[in-house]
Amino acid sequence: KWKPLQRVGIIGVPFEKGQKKYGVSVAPAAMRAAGLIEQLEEIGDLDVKDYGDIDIRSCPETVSVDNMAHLPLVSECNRKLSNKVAQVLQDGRVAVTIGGDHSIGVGTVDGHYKVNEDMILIWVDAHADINTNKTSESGSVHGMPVALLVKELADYWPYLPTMDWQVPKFSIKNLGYVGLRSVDSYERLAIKKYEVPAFAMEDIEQHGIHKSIHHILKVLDPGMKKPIHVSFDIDSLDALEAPSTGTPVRGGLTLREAISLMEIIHSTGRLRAVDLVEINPALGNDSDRKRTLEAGLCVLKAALGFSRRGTAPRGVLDLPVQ
Ligand code: 6HN
Ligand code: MN
Ligand code: MN
Repeated sequence: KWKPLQRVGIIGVPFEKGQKKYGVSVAPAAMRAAGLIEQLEEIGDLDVKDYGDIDIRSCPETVSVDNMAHLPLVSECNRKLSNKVAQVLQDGRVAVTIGGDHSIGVGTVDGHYKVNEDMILIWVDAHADINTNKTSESGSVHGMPVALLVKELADYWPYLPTMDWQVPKFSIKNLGYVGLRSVDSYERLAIKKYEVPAFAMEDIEQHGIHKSIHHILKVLDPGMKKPIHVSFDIDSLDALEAPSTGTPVRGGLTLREAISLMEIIHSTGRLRAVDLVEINPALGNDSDRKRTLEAGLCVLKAALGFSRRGTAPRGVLDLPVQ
């Protein structure tokens, strides 16, 4: 029995104004140069279309919001990205978005929600990214996307000029976390208040990655029928596995755990969108950069059906004879 062909759409987002370091905007080009499209095609059964990069033109920053750097730029990028993600999904493809910093999660999830209102969101990250401009210690929007997206936190924001296009409708009840180990105090409060299923590293240590992700999927979607969005921050991986990232934290996921996680999500057949963010090829040396890009490729390949067991040729029952 042949698997149906899976259709995939790649979107690059060379955006880095959601944080302070140079280089995370180079990741889409670096991932393509590392063989992203070819390696996905090699999985087999995949029809990969590259939709190119979101046009990141610097618009004049006419407004400024307290403790929220470059909001007009973040907003403009995400508005375009949201439309592009919706288009890719409407084309019947899994939306694979390569960031960029994690502020672009606003656009990917907003775009996905427009097409699949019943979507669930798995945020794989060392950080919870659920600060508001009141609770953030950095003022960087890449620490705020989840708080911008969920309707339950809408009243904790001031009016945000330029963000009128984004009305938070996604419910925090459809969110789960994996990989947490650097959570700010008010972020922790929000996770507790709304009882978000959040598997921090000690929980993964205790239960293993399989039980952890199965538990989250069961809590968010007991009927096992909802579309899944995975927003994968490369800093969820241990800093030894993915050193080229802006806010690395020691003691993270092994690459094997991340691959297992993605294999399990793939096996549901319900993955509709995956983001890969925060790879910064400008940080570290050549070997750091190579290791980080390779880790990103392994994670995406697992999400899209690559099997470590190997895959026999389609429709062939025996080895070739001489
Ligand atoms: N990321 N919680 C910190 C902050 O600045 O709000 C770190 C955020 C990191 C964001 O890695 O996507
Ligand atoms: Mn993040
Ligand atoms: Mn992070």
